[in-house]
Amino acid sequence: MSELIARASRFADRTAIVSDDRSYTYAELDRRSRQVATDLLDGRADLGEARVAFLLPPGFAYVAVQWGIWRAGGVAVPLCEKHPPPSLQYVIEDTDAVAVIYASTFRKLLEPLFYLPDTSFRPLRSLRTMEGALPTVEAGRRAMILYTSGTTGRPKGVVTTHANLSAQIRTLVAAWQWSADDRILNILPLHHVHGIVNVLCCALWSGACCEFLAPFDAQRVFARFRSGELTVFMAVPTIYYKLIGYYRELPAAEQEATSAALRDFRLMVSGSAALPVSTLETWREISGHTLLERYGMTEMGMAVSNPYADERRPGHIGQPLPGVDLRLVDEEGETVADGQPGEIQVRGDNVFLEYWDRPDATAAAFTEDGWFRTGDIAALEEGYYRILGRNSVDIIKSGGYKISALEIEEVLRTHPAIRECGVVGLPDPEWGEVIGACMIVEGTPPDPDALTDWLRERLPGYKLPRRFIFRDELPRNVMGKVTKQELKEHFA
Ligand code: MCA
Ligand code: AMP
Repeated sequence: MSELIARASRFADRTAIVSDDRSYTYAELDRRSRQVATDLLDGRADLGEARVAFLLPPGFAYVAVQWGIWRAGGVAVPLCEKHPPPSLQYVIEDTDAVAVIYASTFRKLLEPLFYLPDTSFRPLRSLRTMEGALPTVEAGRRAMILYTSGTTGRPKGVVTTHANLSAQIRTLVAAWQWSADDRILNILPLHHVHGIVNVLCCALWSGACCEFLAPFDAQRVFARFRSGELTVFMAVPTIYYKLIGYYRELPAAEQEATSAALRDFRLMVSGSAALPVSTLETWREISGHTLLERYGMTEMGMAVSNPYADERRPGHIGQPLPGVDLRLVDEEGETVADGQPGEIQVRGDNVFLEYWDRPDATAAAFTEDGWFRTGDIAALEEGYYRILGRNSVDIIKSGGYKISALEIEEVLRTHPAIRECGVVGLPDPEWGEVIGACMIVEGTPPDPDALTDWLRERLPGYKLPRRFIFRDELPRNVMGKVTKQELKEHFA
């Protein structure tokens, strides 16, 4: 991201980040990230794409370390504090991370992994403050690995290059008219594209200010809304749903003050999952804003967006962003006619390089002529694309997180009492989908609370099933495959 970092010098004295109750300028970010890079290099000329993982709360240190890794020629691997040790270990080992930089608040969480032989665990405070020469990092080199769930069980590492990230940022900055006068509140997790690229990187590319607030807390978000200082907000539909619920509980005078403050925003965006039209309409009543809905994926950043200045059509994702080639194809790979459903396939500088260490999965993700297969089904209706569904029933979207039913099934099958299971996503107005698990067990079914506690040690909270049912058998087709659509009906 040398392009992003080089731009920082233009904005030297402007505020880049607000976190930990203070402001940090672009000059401070530049200096601290140079120090981090120098420390990581430790006398070497270039990290040569070594993977460096980090577990830091959203804020100045997170960004300084991310930039420091990039400036030293390393690959940034952000970890998530909501992950239990086995999930963190999976990412650290899968990427062969040479180091994990962590904040002291996460020491306890990581301690069970300190024995890992090939990784050095470094507290943030151990990073030194000297500055030295830094390498030139070409745009085509690997920059970041983010983990995403797919249809193959364990999550895969999505590798993006510096050039991919620049392309993803550049198109959004132009399409959504970012400027140095913007100030955005970042409440999203920083191990996914939405929080990292759309919010953080776009703000810093533009010389704007990115203010962090974590964990998500509707009351604190509304207090910041009412400050009159923010101009842009982005979130997943679940967050808008939660904010609406909170707003409805406010006394009338506070509602009025909040609505007045919201009207002064320049832009409010929703994405990562389908925005229910009812949420869009209610938020419009509250804020005066028609949420700008856009569509993206870890593998490609944002691909389609409703217009900034023109009609934002409820229930639709808009048109391809500049620089993004998009086509809809049927199962034979033929382009479909307008109005017909087809898989979204995408090409462009925004599209990722590879799945880390999985050449077969990478090859399978692209057509022979180089289009990335998203697995999402859409139709073009009067000039606007509309998402109709996904071609795999095993991908679940809950709270904006992408979750693999197969990954949860694999974990459930390791439970001593569970013989077989099937996991599905069930429609839910708040979460988009909630996870349901149907199990065949030996003897007495385990207590759902005890089962949840058992799962919590093995999976992040957002991947936990919220509904459990027990059956003597699972519905199957003639091939013996569990029929998930039928299974969903068992939860009715
Ligand atoms: C948490 N809870 C849930 C779920 N998650 N219940 C059902 N389904 C879930 N998925 C319950 C917990 O059990 C708990 O209940 C209560 O909600 C609070 O849990 P907590 O973890 O504290 O939740 P939260 O902090 O309120 O988080 C909700 C959230 C979060 C803020 C919506 O899920 C979030 O940040 N989502 C954003 C994910 C994101 O950024 N995705 C972008 C991926 P109890 O107290 O009873 O136990 S990138 C992407 O998708 C592409 C690129 C794109 O297009 O953007
Ligand atoms: P992730 O792998 O977490 O990056 O999630 C990407 C997936 O989120 C896409 O493949 C879509 O299925 C879904 N998604 C993102 N934005 C939208 C949207 N506006 N409407 C419907 N689905 C979306």
